[in-house]
Amino acid sequence: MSETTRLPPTTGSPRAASTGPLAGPNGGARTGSLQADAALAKSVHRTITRGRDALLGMQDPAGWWKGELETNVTMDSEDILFREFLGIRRDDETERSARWIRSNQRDDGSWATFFGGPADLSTTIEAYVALRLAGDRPEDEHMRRAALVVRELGGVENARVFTHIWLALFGLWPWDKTPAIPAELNLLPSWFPFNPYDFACWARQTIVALSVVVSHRPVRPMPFGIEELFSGLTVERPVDLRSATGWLTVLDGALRRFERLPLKRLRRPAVKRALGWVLERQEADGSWGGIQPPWVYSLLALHLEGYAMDHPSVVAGIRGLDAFMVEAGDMRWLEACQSPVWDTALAILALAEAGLPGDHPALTQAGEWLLAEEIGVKGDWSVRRPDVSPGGWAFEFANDVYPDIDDTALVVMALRRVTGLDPARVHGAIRRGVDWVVGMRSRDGGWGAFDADNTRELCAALPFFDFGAVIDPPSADVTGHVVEMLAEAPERAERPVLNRGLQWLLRAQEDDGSWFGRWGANHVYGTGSVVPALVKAGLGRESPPVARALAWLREHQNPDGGWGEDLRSYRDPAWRGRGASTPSQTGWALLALLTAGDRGEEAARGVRYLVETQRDDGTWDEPYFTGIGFPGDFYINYHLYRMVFPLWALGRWRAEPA
Ligand code: R04
Repeated sequence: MSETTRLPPTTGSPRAASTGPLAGPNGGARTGSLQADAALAKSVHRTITRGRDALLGMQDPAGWWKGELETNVTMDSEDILFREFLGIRRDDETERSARWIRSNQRDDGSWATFFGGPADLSTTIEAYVALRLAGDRPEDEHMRRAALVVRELGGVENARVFTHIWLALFGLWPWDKTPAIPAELNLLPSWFPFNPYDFACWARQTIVALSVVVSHRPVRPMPFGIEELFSGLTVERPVDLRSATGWLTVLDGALRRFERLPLKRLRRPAVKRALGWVLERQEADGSWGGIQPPWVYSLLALHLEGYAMDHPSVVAGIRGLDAFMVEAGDMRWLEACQSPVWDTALAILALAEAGLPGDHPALTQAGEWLLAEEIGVKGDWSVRRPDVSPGGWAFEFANDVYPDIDDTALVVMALRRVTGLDPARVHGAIRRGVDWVVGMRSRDGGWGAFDADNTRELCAALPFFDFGAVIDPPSADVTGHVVEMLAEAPERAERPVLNRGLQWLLRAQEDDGSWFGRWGANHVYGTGSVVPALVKAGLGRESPPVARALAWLREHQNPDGGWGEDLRSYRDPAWRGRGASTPSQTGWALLALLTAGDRGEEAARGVRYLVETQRDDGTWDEPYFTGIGFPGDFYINYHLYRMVFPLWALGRWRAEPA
């Protein structure tokens, strides 16, 4: 039997669930009356049809889907500063970005990093400085309020390191008060602690480029000062020599003194090595890793090393950034990253579950596009896994150096549902994808997002890293997707890998029965990713891990029938599983319940929530951010999530009549 026919695309119902004890208290009667059941079935049908048509209407003629990837105004503030630094800032573009920044200001004068979020010090400082460049005056009401919040939150003195670096580039902060990033790190072999491959790929690309930038300690003039943003409060953190952070802070002090010494014989070769490393990693769209931070820091590095504005790498880099700009009305804003592969895989999975035949032209085209996106070359991942053959997918249009395991797992599952293409081609791509993912497992049996065994926790103790995740260890959500992918069509050779992944997931279950969400918010996402994997791997609804997870989900349903989990859950456990209902999070919870065959009153109420909140045009609203860049620090609103997850969940509900 071929991979593509092993799992019927539109039913997708795991044997474990359909043979489970469905006649139990949750299994049979859903709503208590046959008429109500029939009425609900009818409205689910209508909701699916409208949602399906809306999603089909969003497909690009080239076959892919791409929802906007919304983050926060640091993207736009840094874009204005970046163009100022390079001397390419245009007044008309600045004003369009500034309008966007102003339109996002909160009533208290601050900026947040996500919808409904609290004032964020660093984001507010960056926005303030960018608006000053756009011509806004310190005495303007909105600027006075912004400066006041900045001082109240601790002032420039307490901003994150990245903000200090942006300010230092313009003489608004002393380079001496930024942590050292010695370019000599780039000379360390890949077995030595703190070599670049110890860091997660997104941090690696950022540090290598920044090590070039800070080696220049450049200062460009700024036509204004920012005295009004200082609080006068510097917190000298006591150095605790019993902790790794303490030791590394002492080391950082020593390195900073080293920065001032003239005897840096290794510095030039180290910077040259770093620049070569950067140049080798520019992608076809001009980006680095398809994400804003390494992209702009790499361009700054090239510029400072003397690459002219008409150098092909610089031209491609800036042209690519321009293409990540969303232009709408009299505003523009920058996407931090683009998600076409991820969104296309999700759209296929949702549409197939919603009853679209596997050979529907939309799926055929999408499948064809995905086949062309397979990455056939080795990337940074091969440093840790030199013997593994290429065969993965990245998240973006162009990111050959960094395919990721999460995307590859979902693309493999999506391709299995596409039946209108040459089966041999599809099967070959699936085979290479599965092999790559299997090869990328970490020693502990789980999967990180981009690398294997990227687990050196000491990296996070470096003073440089006061923002974001620094390593890429296995997570429950990615491991859940991989185990689900392996369990759908397990070959004999993959059974042991599958079983170890399963064991990893069982060990990672929280005491309350849920799983942590690394790339989606939060325990609803983790649990929504893991439960389908456990069930497809053969655990029944009554097995303790699944039963506890389902109970946790049922207990955290909102009175309106939906599920929601506030981003504050990443800092405060009291928010775990709690928050305003959203379509995507409701979809995740329902997918877990329904895949496990739990079609009780809670599931029916969740389904009704989705039916009732759909708009007339077949879409859903989702102002809340339910995607994660870095827990606690960086959040994403994936605009296609509001479409794909409700549709997928409703499709699964309908696929299996009571
Ligand atoms: C939804 C999960 C899919 N999967 C692949 C993840 C792809 C996106 O990953 C990233 C997106 C990012 N953005 N910005 C950053 C970033 C990192 C990612 C970022 C990078 C460095 C710094 C600040 C932000 F890994 Br510093 C949009 C798992």
